[in-house]
Amino acid sequence: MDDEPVQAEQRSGYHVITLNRPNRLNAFTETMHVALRDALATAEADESCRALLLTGAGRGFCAGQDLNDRLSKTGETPVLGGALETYYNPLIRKLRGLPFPVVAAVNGVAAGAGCNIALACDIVLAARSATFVQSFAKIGLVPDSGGTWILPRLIGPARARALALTAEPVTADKAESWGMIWKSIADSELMAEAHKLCQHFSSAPTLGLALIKRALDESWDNDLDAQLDLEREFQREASLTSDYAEGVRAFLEKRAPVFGGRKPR
Ligand code: T3D
Repeated sequence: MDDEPVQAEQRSGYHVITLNRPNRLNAFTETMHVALRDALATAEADESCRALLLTGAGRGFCAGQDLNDRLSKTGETPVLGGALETYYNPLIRKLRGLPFPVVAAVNGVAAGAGCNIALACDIVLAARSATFVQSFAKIGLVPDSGGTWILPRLIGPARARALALTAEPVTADKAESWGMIWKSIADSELMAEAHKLCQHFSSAPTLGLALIKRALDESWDNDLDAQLDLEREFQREASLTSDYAEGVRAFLEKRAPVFGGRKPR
């Protein structure tokens, strides 16, 4: 089952990473974490990569930590913290910090850390049959992988608190109506839509999009004054890219722009 816990594929202009332990709903082992980390590093190092599609094999997106690794033969459970420090926290930081859009195609249940990994992506598309579960409370744990930070920011404190405390599943349609994800899509159309979005990003002004990601993330810690200063700086940086010059020229010449993406001027 674990020959290839993560599958990575290079498409024209973007990479596709598929979590691949379908018999365990793609729950994380250390081997899978390492494979995912390597696949993300490969995508980041590839200058032609201008978007990332993250999805799961089989009927689930990801069921979080593989709990088989959390019970010893003598029936004991470990003291936790190490795996967050070594794997989950760096993973969330990496997903948020990648210099191109990350699209999650949530093909089925996303539970525990699997739910929060999906929500850490820039754009979340979900199959209509998918559900999102903060399952931590069911086993006496606390939402991790950024869940306590991102969930209240996406859906507000009342809903975040209730979901975290009850571990009630949220359907894709409800997740969309609450603003937790971008879109709920017919199951049969999910992957086509996700690829279409990544194809769109593969010819977008990538350096500008990376600045947009950073500006939105940094806004959480800023007051309006500080954010206005940040926008001035980021706009200055964006204006130095050849994509900005191309965008203006193409508009005035009434033609489609041809953006170079990650190439600096
Ligand atoms: O270091 C640390 O440990 C801290 C980090 C923690 C991060 C976390 O993610 S903690 C939370 C861990 N995840 C969970 O608690 C979720 C456990 N899974 C479930 O609650 C349910 O499986 C789902 C709600 C996700 C889906 O339910 P359902 O009915 O659709 O499927 P199922 O029958 O429960 O699961 C299918 C198979 O996957 C089943 O195996 P089997 O019986 O067919 O051999 C099940 O045991 C396996 N599976 C699902 N989730 C996990 C898992 N096996 C190991 N670990 C899992 N997390």
